[in-house]
Amino acid sequence: MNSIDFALLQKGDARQLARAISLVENDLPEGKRLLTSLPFDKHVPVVGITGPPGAGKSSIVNALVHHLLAEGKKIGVLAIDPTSPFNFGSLLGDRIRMSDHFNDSRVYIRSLATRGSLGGLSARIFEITDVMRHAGFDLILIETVGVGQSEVEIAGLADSTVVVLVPEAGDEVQTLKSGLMEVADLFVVNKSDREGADIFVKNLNALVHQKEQAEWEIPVIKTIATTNEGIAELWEHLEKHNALNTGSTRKVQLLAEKAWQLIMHRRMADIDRKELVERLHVASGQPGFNIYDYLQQHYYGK
Ligand SMILES: Nc1nc2c(ncn2[C@@H]2O[C@H](COP(=O)(O)OP(=O)(O)O)[C@@H](O)[C@H]2O)c(=O)[nH]1
Ligand SMILES: [Mg+2]
Repeated sequence: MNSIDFALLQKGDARQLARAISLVENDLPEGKRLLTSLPFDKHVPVVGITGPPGAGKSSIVNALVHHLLAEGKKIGVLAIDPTSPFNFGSLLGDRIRMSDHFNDSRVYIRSLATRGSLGGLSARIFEITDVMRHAGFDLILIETVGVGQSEVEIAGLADSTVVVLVPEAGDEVQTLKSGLMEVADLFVVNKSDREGADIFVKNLNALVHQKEQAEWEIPVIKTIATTNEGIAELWEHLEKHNALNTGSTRKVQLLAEKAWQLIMHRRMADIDRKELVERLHVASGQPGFNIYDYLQQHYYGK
């Protein structure tokens, strides 16, 4: 009953895809079998869209989807929201805003709330993305909220990473610099209908140019997602970047990044941070407590 009709999945059958994702999401044996039998012979680009809450990531995804549908493309969208209760509303907001695509068979949209036990992206997200790579899409778009370390993680998940900022971020750009610079393949200054956009673009460009860039110069693109302004330009740059990704050096780097994360997640799979805190709370109150002895007894030996 659970088995996947792979030929149907590859043709883009939404029911097969939903079933395949749920097998993988629940870490079922059939899901593992599916993952180990996927033929990675075709490159399906995965574009990550990250940035702070409210920057306009969903609006950009929405606008890109419109743009690409007009080009006759089939698009898979993954929206990843942290499980933080503070973000519950935004998930619903995304659903409503994207709802005009929900019944279009050329677009598949899936929201995931999974966070891994490590506090970062869960291994499931990598796996689901790979399933989606085999479901007949021309492109996969992944929206993640870029706060803390998640921008860095998306680097191993997406082939191209778009960092979305707004003009108001101008003052903070020096502090944003290190983490975002590491991960951005493209910068988007969205909400450029607002004051300060041009100055911000100029400053961001200056920052970008400080970085040594051999084969790819990070573009800074101005958009107004709500009116589709700059979206065609964004896509042009993404296509150029994607052409680079088929080069073997970068491809192997991305693969290694992904493998690192997958291994880490598997090895840490049985370790729950909250449980660790609770156990240590009790254990550390015992006379003669020793952290090394404790870990040796309860964690290392396994
Ligand atoms: N003025 C203006 N508002 C925008 C623009 N893009 C998005 N918004 C609005 O900003 C809010 C947050 O957008 P959303 O796409 O949900 O941001 P996300 O949290 O990054 O996904 C929404 O009310 C959008 O309508 C833009 O270019 N200009
Ligand atoms: Mg959003």
